[in-house]
Formats: sequence, C-alpha cells, structure tokens
Amino acid sequence: MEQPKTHYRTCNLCEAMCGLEIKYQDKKIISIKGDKKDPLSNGHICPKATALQDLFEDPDRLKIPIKRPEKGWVSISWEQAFDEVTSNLKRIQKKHGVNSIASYRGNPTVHNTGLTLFAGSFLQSIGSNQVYTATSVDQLPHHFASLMMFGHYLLFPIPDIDRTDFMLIIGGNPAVSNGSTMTAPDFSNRLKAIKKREGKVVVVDPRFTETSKISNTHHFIKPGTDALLLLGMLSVIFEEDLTSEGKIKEISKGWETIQELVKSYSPEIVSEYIGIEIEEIKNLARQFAKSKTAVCYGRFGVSTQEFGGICNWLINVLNSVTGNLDSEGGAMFTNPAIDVVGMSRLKGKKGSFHKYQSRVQKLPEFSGEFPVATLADEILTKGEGQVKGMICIAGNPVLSTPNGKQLEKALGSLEYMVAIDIYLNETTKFANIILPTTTGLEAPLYDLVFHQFAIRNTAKYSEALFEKTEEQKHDWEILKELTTRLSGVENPANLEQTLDYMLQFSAYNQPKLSVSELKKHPHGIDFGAMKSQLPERLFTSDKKIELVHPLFLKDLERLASKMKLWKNETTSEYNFSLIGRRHLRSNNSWMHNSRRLVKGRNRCTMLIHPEDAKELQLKEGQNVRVISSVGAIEIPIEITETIMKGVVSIPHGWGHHRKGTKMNIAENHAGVSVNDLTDTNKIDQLTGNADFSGMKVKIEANLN
Ligand SMILES: Nc1nc2c(c(=O)[nH]1)N[C@H]1C(S)=C(S)[C@@H](COP(=O)(O)OP(=O)(O)OC[C@H]3O[C@@H](n4cnc5c(=O)[nH]c(N)nc54)[C@H](O)[C@@H]3O)O[C@H]1N2
Ligand SMILES: Nc1nc2c(c(=O)[nH]1)N[C@H]1C(S)=C(S)[C@@H](COP(=O)(O)OP(=O)(O)OC[C@H]3O[C@@H](n4cnc5c(=O)[nH]c(N)nc54)[C@H](O)[C@@H]3O)O[C@H]1N2
Ligand code: SF4
Ligand SMILES: [Mo]
Repeated sequence: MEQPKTHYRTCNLCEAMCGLEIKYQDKKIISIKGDKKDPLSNGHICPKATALQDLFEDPDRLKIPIKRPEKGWVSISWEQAFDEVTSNLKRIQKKHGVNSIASYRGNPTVHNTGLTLFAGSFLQSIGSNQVYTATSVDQLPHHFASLMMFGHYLLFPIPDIDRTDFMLIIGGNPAVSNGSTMTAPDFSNRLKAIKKREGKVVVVDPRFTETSKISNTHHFIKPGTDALLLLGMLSVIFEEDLTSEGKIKEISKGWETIQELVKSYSPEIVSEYIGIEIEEIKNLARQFAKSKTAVCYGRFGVSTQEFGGICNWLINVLNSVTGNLDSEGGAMFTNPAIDVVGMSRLKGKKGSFHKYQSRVQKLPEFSGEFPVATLADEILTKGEGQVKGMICIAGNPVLSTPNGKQLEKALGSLEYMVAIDIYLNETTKFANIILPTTTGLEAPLYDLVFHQFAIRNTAKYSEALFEKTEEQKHDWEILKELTTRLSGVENPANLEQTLDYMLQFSAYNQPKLSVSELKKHPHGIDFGAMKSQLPERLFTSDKKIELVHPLFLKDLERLASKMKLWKNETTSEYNFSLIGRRHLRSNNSWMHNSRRLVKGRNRCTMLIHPEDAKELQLKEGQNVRVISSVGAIEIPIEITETIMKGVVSIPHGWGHHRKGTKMNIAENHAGVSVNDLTDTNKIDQLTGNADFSGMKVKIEANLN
C-alpha cells in the first residue's frame, strides 16, 4: 500500500472554482477539504465538494460505451461505437440534409476543459445550424446585453464585491448557488464583509432567500416585473440629478435617450405593478446612487423571465449612469490569464444575433445557437429540414428545459441519437449509443470559462487525480476522434498543447505561463483584483458603450403592452405565479445519485404562503396537484412566510421516476420535474431565452 498523499485541484461542480485539498491513498479518497492556499477560495468549500468522491466511486456511472438494441443495453467496444455513431450521423445527413442533426450541450460543458476546447471543431465537423445549449434556459439575456452594449457576448461586467459599499442583488441567490456569472467562492462571507465595512446589501426576490437572510434589506417583488423596478430607479436617479458625469458618460452613447425615456416610469407609476412601495423604490435608488461605490447584480431570476433582455440591459445602464461601471467596487471587467474574450480580437467570435432563423418558429439565432425551447418543434414538425438525429453532450434537457414531456416524445421519435454522458438518465436513455466520459477527479481542469467571470484574476491548472482506466476516455478524446472521423481532418493537438498555445497570449508573464509552469503552482497563481479597462476593453467599433440599443427601445413597446395586460388582469383559477429555487446539496439534475447529497428531508417540495394555504385549506406536508397550460404534477407542500403571497416555488432537476434509467439512488429520491409544467411558448421574445418566472398555475388539493 502507498503512503497517503495530498492532491490539490479546483472543484468543477459549480462556478465558484473552490480549491480542494484531497488526501488519498492508492485509489481511495481519505478526505476532501478546502485548500486554504487557493488565492480565490481561501479554504472555502460547500457540501457538494465531498460528493466528488461519490461521483468517482458511483457504481452506476458508465465507463464503456453502451448500445441499445431493440431491448435493454449492451456494452460495445469504443471502435464499434465510433464506427456506428459516425456512419449513422453521416447516413442521416446524406438522407435528410446537413441540418437534420441537432446538438445540445448542457451545463457541465462549461465546467469541463476538454468539452470547452474541443466542442467547437466537433460542431463544425457536423456543420448543422441546429445547435442548442443550456444557455437559452439560463444566461442568454446577459450575453445579449453584453453583445449589444459592449460589442462582445462574453464581456460580462462582474461585481467587484470585495471592494463595494453597496450590493443590490436582483434575482440571484448566491448564498446557495455560490454565485453565477460571478465566480466568488465563499460568497456568504464576502457579503458579510460588505456589511462589516459598513456597506449595505439589498436583495430583491419574490422569496426571502438564504441570501436575503444575510442581507440588510429584502424586498419582495412580483415575478417578472423587475424591468419596471429598474426603470423606476433610473427615473429617480435622473430626476434627482444623481447620475455620475465621469468617464462612462464620455464613452457612452444614448445618455439623453435614457434620461428621456425613464421619465414615463416614475415610482408612482411602477409601484403597483411590482409590489414595492413608492418611497422604498425612491430610497433604494438614492442609496444606490449616493453610495461611494455600488453594484447591481442580477442573475437567474432576472434572466429567465419574460423581459430578461431588458432587465440585463437596465442593470448595465444602472451601473453605468451611477458611475459604477469599470470602477473599483462597481461592475468591472476581468482580464484572465487565458483571455478568451481578448483572444477573439485575433480570431474568433464576438457573438452574433439574428443572422438566420429557426425553421419552425422563426426564432433568431444568437451566437450560433437557437433557443432550446424550440428544439422539440424542430424534431416533431414535419417538412424539409426536420431534425432526425441528435447529439446530446453533458445535458439532461428532459429535466432541464421547458415541457420535458414534449421533449421526451420528440427524442423518442428520432431516427438516431447519441449521448456523451456519464449516466443513463432521463435524457440519455433515448440514445442509441451512450459514449461515457471521465469526470471530476479523473479529468484535468483549467477553468476557461469561470476565470473569465471571476472577481479576481487567478490561474490554476489541476491535473487529474486518478489516472483513467484503459477502457475510459476523456470528453475531449471522444470529440477529437469523432471530429476526425466526420471531417477527415485530424487535429494533432491534445488538451495540454491547446492550453499551452492559449497561454502564450497571456497578459501576465511573471512567471511566464505554460501548463508545466502552472503545474508548479498547485494552489493557483494570483494576479490581483480586477482593473479598470474601458474604453480599450470594449468591442464596439467606435469604442463606445451603446447605452440604448434600438432593439431594447423596441422591446419597451412589448413591456408597455404587458403593463396593460397586468393592469387589467382578472382573477382566474390559474392565479399562482410559479418560480424555482436551488438547494445547496443539489446541482441541477445530475447530482442526485450521491447518497450524501440526497439524504435528509425531501427537498422537492412546493413552497406556499400561509394565507394562500389557508384559503385553499391545505395542511403542511400534504400533496397538491399543480396544473399549468402544459401539464400537471403532484408535490408535497411546505407552508412558509418566506414566499410572497400568490407565488409558489418548486425546485428543478427532479423527476427521476421516469422508467429506463440507471441511477439507483436518484430513482429512490425521485421527486417530480417542474419542467413538466413549464411551457415552450413562454420565452423572452427579444432574446429567445426560456421564461421560467411567474408561470401561471392552478393548485388543487390532491385527494388521493
Ligand atoms: N425550471 C427550471 N429549469 C431549469 C433551471 C431552473 O432553475 N428552473 N435551471 C436552468 C439552468 S441554470 C441550467 S444551467 C440548466 C442545466 O441543464 P442541463 O445541462 O441540460 O442539465 P444538467 O442537470 O446540468 O445535466 C448535466 C448532464 O451532464 C452529465 N455530466 C456531468 N458531468 C459530465 C462530464 O464531465 N462529461 C459529460 N459528458 N457529461 C457530464 C450529467 O450526467 C447530466 O446528464 O437547467 C436549466 N433548467
Ligand atoms: N447548490 C446549487 N448551486 C448551483 C446550482 C444548483 O442547482 N445548485 N446551479 C448552478 C447554475 S447552473 C446556475 S445558472 C446558478 C444560478 O444561480 P442563481 O441565479 O443565484 O440561482 P437561483 O437560486 O436560481 O436564484 C434565482 C433567484 O431568483 C428568484 N426569482 C425568481 N423569479 C424572479 C423574478 O421574477 N424576479 C426576481 N427579482 N427574482 C426572481 C428566485 O426566487 C431565486 O432566489 O447556480 C449554480 N449553482
Ligand atoms: S461552492 Fe461550487 S466549486 Fe465550491 S465546493 Fe461547492 S460545488 Fe465546488
Ligand atoms: Mo445554469
């Protein structure tokens, strides 16, 4: 037996990039703790980190390719798997055209270096425009606002939370999610530090969340109305002359237009729609604008809603006109060691919108992809260009995209499907072949995406802790092999060589970066806090911030029509607004096969306000039937004042009761899928992003 050893790496499960210190002996893990020397996370971890051990040891995890003949599954060799996948994809494209193969890439793609680096050429070798990802059930409106305003869809303003005096959080719950489009490990303590230095934290959310608990002030807001809150705040800021006349004004276009248009959205006007008192809106605006430094941060809740595009635009406007863009303590831009954004000046994509449209619903493409809400339409609607084959990479859209039942029907009707995944789950069970990959501790990691969104500039390369077995393959090896077979052209580089190539362009050269240099720094290297970089960092052709893009102006007309509808809303049976929620011990749909994460009380419950429960004569813990325009589910309730009256909350990622999967523990903690209620027709019409916030549902006491 070997002596116990210590391995340092970055956790790849969420966006926080926590440094881990793992003690192990042979192939056995002894402990997983926080790495105190990691310059970003300083020793913090959450309960999911230890589940990396469960993931590594999980007997349900797939290691060799499996194929589904008429019935059941059989193991096959990699050679056979690659042959069959390639010939079937080619066959379908030959018969039905190049766009007859769709691809979907899920969330773990961006947490996986191999998938991030090798997916592009793989998709090119397919050549289809039927490209979908989890982006359009998540942060698409953030990309949209960045593209329109700053000229690059990945140029996100990141809250400088370690130096801010005022943080306004709208539609995010980073105390649980650990932050998103804001890599800030140990978020809760960073937030408490704002309060300690006599700053303020305000949360706006239809639920009094775990983040609300550690903030100074919480405001309930009616789901889907945040655009009006932001417009109301801006109207106060202009009306009371609280704008900041510095650099940002000089380098932006449209200041006067904003000033003019927000006049129609005074707090007196918007208050009744959003459910926040007039004086509270005014105070919030004044506090924000008068604070020495301030940052407004919006996330999932203001992205996946009917006006997600407008919300993300206005958040950037609010930070800009108060002088809090690109300045310390405000919303700043990163400059990571591998700067994917910066590199696109040499070569690459800055993002695109509406270059072409989807076949059935005519939805615009965004940066080469269509909204996943329309994937089922493309598979189920007959005609030229119909999708007949599918490649699903690290995604579980049956549970994670709207109207999962419809998507099941669609996937079941395909001529051919291949999944690149680690489990036989609710989505991959529809595949003809599943190509399994290494994951977590078996894979090397350089976080290309989340360094780009981190509150500090750091760099870290994690080697694989355990070498993969001979039969296993890394994600990138699979993609590379398929690319070669489909295109006939071989990419000679491996993962490390590709990273080395990218590191050459690094702005940092103390030390000179390469994979071998990074290996000498297993805790990571710190390059310091974010720095002011405008206007140089902008990608707009005139190096100006486009404060008011015509597309947003146009979309305000849609908001105005909606206001009329809201005003005249009559009561109906469908009188509850549905929102989601996340839990610390869960990660979208795929971590429920870890015993230590699912143990304890059932978390797949619906939160409802005590007065609503009383009106419906509901008792704590009882099952109710929740009915929407597309489906119904049965779920136990939790009665709590932490949820706004008229709103109910159900977490996503559950519903493991579906037959034909192989995730033993998850199946025993099945829950139900909220996406059996959500509707593919509910999207932000500007960006195409799914609108999960405020879906109208009816609640019935379940008599069974
Ligand atoms: N109603 C509602 N719906 C939502 C949300 C919500 O809050 N409410 N949240 C949305 C958000 S933000 C997101 S990001 C999406 C997520 O949507 P998806 O990405 O579609 O779903 P995940 O549950 O993340 O599924 C990840 C899949 O990747 C596999 N996997 C894990 N690690 C690896 C790996 O290393 N390699 C490979 N090849 N596969 C791997 C898992 O087995 C699983 O099948 O869901 C969205 N859907
Ligand atoms: N533990 C854990 N961590 C995760 C994940 C997970 O599943 N579990 N998923 C990861 C992923 S993929 C992502 S994208 C991030 C998401 O990170 P966050 O954005 O922080 O995630 P949520 O907890 O969904 O927070 C959304 C908040 O918006 C609120 N909300 C809903 N509708 C509205 C609305 O109309 N207006 C306002 N103002 N608020 C609204 C909800 O009540 C909720 O508190 O989390 C990541 N981290
Ligand atoms: S917060 Fe995220 S990165 Fe940190 S340990 Fe938990 S899952 Fe891993
Ligand atoms: Mo996400």
